Formats: sequence, structure tokens, C-alpha cells
Amino acid sequence: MNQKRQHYLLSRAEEACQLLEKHLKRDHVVRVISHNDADGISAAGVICNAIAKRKGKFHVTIVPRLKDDILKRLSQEKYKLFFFCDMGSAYVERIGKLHGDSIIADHHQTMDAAGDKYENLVHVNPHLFGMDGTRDVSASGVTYLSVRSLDNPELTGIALAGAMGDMQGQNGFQGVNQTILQEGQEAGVIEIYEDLKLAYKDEEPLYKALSYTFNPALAGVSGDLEGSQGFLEKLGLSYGIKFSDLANEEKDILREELVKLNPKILGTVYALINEKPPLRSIEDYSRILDACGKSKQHTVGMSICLGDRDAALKEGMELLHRYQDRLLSGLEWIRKEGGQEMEHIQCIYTEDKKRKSILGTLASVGLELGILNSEKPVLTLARLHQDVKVSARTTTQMTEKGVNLGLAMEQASNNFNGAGGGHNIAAGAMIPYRDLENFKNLVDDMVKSQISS
Ligand SMILES: [Mn+2]
Repeated sequence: MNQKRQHYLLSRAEEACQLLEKHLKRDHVVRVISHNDADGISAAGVICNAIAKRKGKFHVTIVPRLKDDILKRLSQEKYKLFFFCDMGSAYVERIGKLHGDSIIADHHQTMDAAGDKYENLVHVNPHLFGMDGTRDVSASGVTYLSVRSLDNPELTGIALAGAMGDMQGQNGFQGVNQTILQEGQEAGVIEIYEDLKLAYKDEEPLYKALSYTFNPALAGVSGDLEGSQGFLEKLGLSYGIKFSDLANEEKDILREELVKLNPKILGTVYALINEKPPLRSIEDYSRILDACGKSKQHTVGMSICLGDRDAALKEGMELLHRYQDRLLSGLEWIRKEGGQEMEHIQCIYTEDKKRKSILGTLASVGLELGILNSEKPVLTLARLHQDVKVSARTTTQMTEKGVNLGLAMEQASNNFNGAGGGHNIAAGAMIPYRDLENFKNLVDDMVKSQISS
């Protein structure tokens, strides 16, 4: 069954590829619109690399959401081909009415139709074929499929970095992601091996590498610089040196102790054979793009995807450091404050500027580290003038019990003239501030009925 579904998705993507090729042959500039997170930046990286390789031209815009004004602007543009990544599935009708042809490479759940009635539109989305866009493939993967038959195996790495950015593959790739991984391995682009899964192991001093490691979460160490220092000191290891500078027996001691903390620390590392650290590990690569996205420096992320290993990479690393520091102090804050527990959900509210942009991540990491109650989905709430931006996160255990935050965000926000949606495990919404309390209660009720039905 899964093979068959994948086959349908692949042939839809092939249609997209043919449409793209047709426009590239005519030397049309491809209008790319993508999302501002790691997956969206990777997706834009995939399509733009594929176009550049064929000496084609593109014009990219990275946006946080496909808002009305953007669609309006696009409807006045005269491009012959629009390529939407990581968004668009919810706007099939409006995209179908644009002046040129369109390709939508998205993986979000949608109530909208496939858009078959628009001849100028190819809609590629795993959900259209009964597949799971939360785990099987992300937008960067869907985009990769859409350029696959133009012979681009070197883009499998960026495609999987995007998947990692959407929290797919942290415990192994599955579905379409697995297919992409195999393709990358066969083409000599990606190699996989078992190793310590420490973040930026070859770049950062040990205590930083340890505290930057969230997958898997190391209690008392992840997100905790002092905790990491203490942990290393207790083992008699100097915390300021890099992993590679440890003597072999010291590496053994560290490995043993880390495994005691969390056995998952020994796991599969996906490495890009032709890259050097910090971009060699696909997971590290993805975290740099994530930091670029969260810092609103998408151009830096795009430049890295497009091959800039000098200025852009240096800037990307600076953004990463600043982002990690923000994350660490945010976790400190959650440790102190905790969440406001309701019956079935918990909420975290802030008006603090620096925290707002990382609330979703704080929720995910807080759940992972056990700082937040993993039995209750987390709603983070950031006030923006008259509105509240909601990020909702939960765990796989809870989605298996029936929790679907994408649906809850969409329905609950609609009740208050807001907008929302996303995946069962991670979703978001924008609602009026005055309805905040009612919204929270409604989501609490919805989660209750999702679990019990
Ligand atoms: Mn995505």
C-alpha cells in the first residue's frame, strides 16, 4: 500500500518536474515563494540549486505565511511559473488563478481540494495520496521529488536537512525520506554511521557541544552550560577542549557516561561526504538553517544552501551561537516559571521580544527535557499588539492517543476569526488577544475530546 502511495506521489512530482523543465527550456524566470523556517529555506535551496545547475534564473521570496497581501502581489506579477514551497496547499484556488503556471510543493494537511480543475497547476502534497506529511516527507523532500528526474542526487542532503528542521528523522528516516536517503547514499552524497550524536562535536568546546545537544535530550546537560561543565568536571575531563582533542581513553569514558544518561546518544549520524564541519552532519546543517530562519536572516541560509562556504557560513555560525544562547536562557526561564497547567493542555505566555521567536522550540525542547509535562500539549502564546501568536507542540505519544493540534488550531482559531493549522504534532494560529482565555478553554476541550474519541 505504501509503495503504491509513494508511486502516486512520485508521478505527481514528475509532472511538476516536466512543467519546470518546460519553463526552464524557454528561459523563464521561476518565481519561488517559500517558508521562513529550516524546511522552507532548504526547499528553496533545493529548487534554486536545481534551476542554477541548468543555468536557469529564479526570483525567491521567503515569507512567514502566505498572507493575503502576498497573494495579491503575486496575482499582479507576470511570471510564467510560480513555485510554492512549504505552503500553498491551503490556497489552491487562488494560486490556480495566478497569471502563470504554478507548482505547489507542500506537505501540510489541508481541507482544500487537490486543484485538479486548474490546468496551470501541479499540486504535490503527500496528504493527497494518503501519506503522512508529518513524518514521511517535508517540503524540502517534496521539492526534491519535483526536481528529481532532472538528475540532482547532490540535493538529497539539503532535502533531508529540511526534514530534520521539521523534526522528521531525528529517530531515523521513514517513508519518502528513507527513499531520498537511499538515493543520496547510492549516489555517494550521504554516508551514515553510528557515532555519538553530539551537536557540533568537531567545532565547539565540549561543554558547549553537550549543552547544544537536544536530540537526544541529556537531562541536566542539554540546554544547560553549567550542568555540562559540572558533568565533565566530575569525569575529570577538561570542558574547554574539543571532542577531537580528547585522548582515546577519555573519549571512551565520556561515551560510557553519556550512554548512561541517555542510550540514544549513540545513534545514526547522517553525514554529507563532500562537506566539512559544521555542515557535514545533516543535523548540524539543519540547525544552522534553523538559526538563520529564527533570526530572520533567510538570505544567509539560502546562500549557504547555494554553496557559499565563506561569508555566509561564518554569519550562519554567528547566528547559531546567538540563537543557542537565546534558547538556553529561554529554557532557564521555563525551568523557573513552568507552564500554566489546564486540564488537558498547558500554556506559556510572553510579551518578551526575544522569547517570542523561539517559543515553539522552547516548547518542543521543554517537553523533550521533561521541564514541561509531556502528557499535556503545550500552547505557547506570544502577544503581538492586538493579536496573539500561538504555537502548539506535543509528543508522538500524544498524537498516537489522538491529539491533532493542526486540526485544533484550525478549528479553534476559526471560532474567533483567527487563522491556524499545521501538523498533528506541531501547529500554530493567530487569534485576537481579547479572545485568548476563550481560545485556551476551547483548545483544552478539543484536546479532551480528541483523546477520548
Ligand atoms: Mn515544512
